[in-house]
Amino acid sequence: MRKMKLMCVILLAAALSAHAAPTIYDGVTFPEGDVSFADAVHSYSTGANVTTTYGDPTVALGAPDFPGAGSYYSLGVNGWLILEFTDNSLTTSGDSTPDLHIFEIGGAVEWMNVAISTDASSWIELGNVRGQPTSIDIDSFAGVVLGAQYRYVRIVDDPASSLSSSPYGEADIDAVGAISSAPAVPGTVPAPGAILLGTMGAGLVGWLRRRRTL
Ligand SMILES: [Ca+2]
Ligand SMILES: [Ca+2]
Ligand SMILES: [Ca+2]
Repeated sequence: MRKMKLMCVILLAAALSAHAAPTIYDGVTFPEGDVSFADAVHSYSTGANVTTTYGDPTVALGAPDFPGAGSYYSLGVNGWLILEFTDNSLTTSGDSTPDLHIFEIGGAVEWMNVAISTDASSWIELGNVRGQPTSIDIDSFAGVVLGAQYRYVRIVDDPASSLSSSPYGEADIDAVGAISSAPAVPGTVPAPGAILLGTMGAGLVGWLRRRRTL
């Protein structure tokens, strides 16, 4: 009986400590691994000077993959893009270390305007930022709430800066990741890790019940 209890404790501890290994891209560490990256395109509007080859916003999802073919989305003149985290969320670190990283690529290091939101309606402006590298400490901005879970990142072309032309006008987005990554906002699709943990937990409860009736 004591052995069984010990096994349960070990199983539960293993389930609770199930944690993705950190991943590193361009020297930027994502402690929660590839789940940290944006998962869905909420909405977008590709601006001028972008051909269809460079106008697919879905290539900005997931972990960085430049210089692979079709790995980045060009905003174009006055273009904008809103990405969504569905299996994780962007949160604060509580200090001045970076929380959000945008992978802007290409020979021209371009400017963009960045904002974050919990609901894609009310936005917190993070100002104009320059690509390569673009690490942003969200704690330093007014309106950001410690521990809040931000689900949306908006990137808008900076009209004052125009360093590239057709077919890949303006900032080129390969990926957007939350260095400070929290679990998904309730109501969104759970992370695969959370599903696994839930399955393991349910399995453990079932096993305990079965043992009790033996
Ligand atoms: Ca994600
Ligand atoms: Ca921070
Ligand atoms: Ca990409």
